[in-house]
Amino acid sequence: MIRREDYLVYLVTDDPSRYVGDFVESVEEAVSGGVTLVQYRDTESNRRVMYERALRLRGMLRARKVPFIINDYADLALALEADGVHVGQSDMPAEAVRRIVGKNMTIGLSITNMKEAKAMPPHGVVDYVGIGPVFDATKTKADAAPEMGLDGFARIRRELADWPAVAIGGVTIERAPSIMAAGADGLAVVSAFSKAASPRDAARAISAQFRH
Ligand code: TZP
Ligand code: MG
Repeated sequence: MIRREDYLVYLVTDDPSRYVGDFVESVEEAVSGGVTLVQYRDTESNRRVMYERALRLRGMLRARKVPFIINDYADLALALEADGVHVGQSDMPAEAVRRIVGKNMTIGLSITNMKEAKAMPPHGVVDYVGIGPVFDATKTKADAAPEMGLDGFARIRRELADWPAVAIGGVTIERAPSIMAAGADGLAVVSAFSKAASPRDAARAISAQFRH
């Protein structure tokens, strides 16, 4: 079960070749700094390598009781007994993914514009949404949709008021407060962790914004 507060500091992994040190160690460091959920996203590895890497991640995250989501692949999520699967607008439709994974697995859906928001599947199919790119994300995702800005994010977030929503795309420590103020339940962060000199300090700095 993924709870609303688990979405707060949502780490999406970068492609493994973009890490300087060990991939799993880098994610573990960020988790020790306060990451509340991890999505394994990998657009460059074959599925055998993905499976093996995901197993290592899963072991580390279970020990730390941090939920684990697989990007794109429902079969990998099932085989790994992950907590969820996250799909985009070019993946299999969420309804079909729901039929594959059953009712207990969390499904996340990426929303890049208002048209997609208005075409949300009925309740019970998608558990949370990732809305973005809020800011330019082309350095991390070559085919990223155009940035929607904070106002665009806020409008789409209001349209999808019934779903927990994480903001993605250009999320940095400096921008965290304004993105949360625009209605996000959490921040999905890729390069601000993968490129950080200290992923632990980066995670601490982001999660510190939410402690009062
Ligand atoms: N989906 C929408 S934007 C994006 C993904 C995977 C990449 C965001 O990366 P960054 O480095 O946090 O801007
Ligand atoms: Mg995808």
